[in-house]
Amino acid sequence: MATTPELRGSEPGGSGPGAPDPRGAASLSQLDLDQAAAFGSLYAERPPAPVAVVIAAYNEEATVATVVAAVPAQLCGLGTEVIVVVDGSSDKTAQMASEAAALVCDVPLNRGQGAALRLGYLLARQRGARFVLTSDADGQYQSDDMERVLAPLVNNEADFVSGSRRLGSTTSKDAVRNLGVVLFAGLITVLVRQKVTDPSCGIRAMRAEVTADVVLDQPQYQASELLIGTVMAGYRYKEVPIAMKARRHGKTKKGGNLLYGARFCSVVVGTWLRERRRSTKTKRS
Ligand SMILES: Nc1nc2c(ncn2[C@@H]2O[C@H](COP(=O)(O)OP(=O)(O)OP(=O)(O)O)[C@@H](O)[C@H]2O)c(=O)[nH]1
Ligand SMILES: [Mg+2]
Repeated sequence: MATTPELRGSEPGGSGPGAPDPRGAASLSQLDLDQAAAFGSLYAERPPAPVAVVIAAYNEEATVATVVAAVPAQLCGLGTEVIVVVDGSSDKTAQMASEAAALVCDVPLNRGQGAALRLGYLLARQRGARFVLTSDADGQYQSDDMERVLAPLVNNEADFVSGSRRLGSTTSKDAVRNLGVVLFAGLITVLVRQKVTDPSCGIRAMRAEVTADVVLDQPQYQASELLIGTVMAGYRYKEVPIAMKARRHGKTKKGGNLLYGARFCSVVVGTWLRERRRSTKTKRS
């Protein structure tokens, strides 16, 4: 098996606060490393692009091709490529994404959106991407917003940028979900002392090395772990307005509002406690 940058223990260009430290590697399994090696060989002939648009997709055959095809060939003057990580889908998600010219990693086992994105970040770094942008395969986010999300990184105003439906708009009429966004945004704002208005927005962009530096353990409810870990590690955070649509095809993979809320809350609190412990330890040593 090819040795990945993770196995070597450092990455070219890593430059967050402090020395390059691929902490994200701790959560990568042998399956991830094997998949990354196979993906590397499969797409060795495809020229890489500085912007990797990483999309986790699970049973999204109705929408994934449209989402992939809508990604502009260039964002902020930089070339893009789309990496779709599918895992254990029982429909034609992988085939549809591939026919739409995405680079597809089709993992045989279903492990959740967090695990899929973590692998997607590794694949993007392995191909030398400078920036990673994420979006969802269900068509809730618009390719028109991608340039706005990427621009603060390219202009070196931020290291991590999240879209915000509250600064922009949403067509969702789900009052419980919309209230949850407000409440969790308030909680995270207080915990990390950084104004956050939308902690579960799926359209985000970051410098590629951020994805290797922040601890990412969550298999499914990954959004707040990435956000809290990034802000608490001292990276510059920015939000930009985006337009979000309610899901129109397929089913949510996150469960009903109660389960989603409970899991989200436990990830927020768990990540915050973990990062506090880590920063206390770092200060002591
Ligand atoms: N590869 C992979 N992708 C997943 C998995 N679970 C969810 N996803 C993808 O992650 C993205 C977000 O999942 P959604 O179910 O839409 O979650 P959400 O947008 O937070 O919630 P909704 O507003 O209810 O759609 C979609 O592109 C899903 O296909 C998974 O287990 N594996
Ligand atoms: Mg969705």
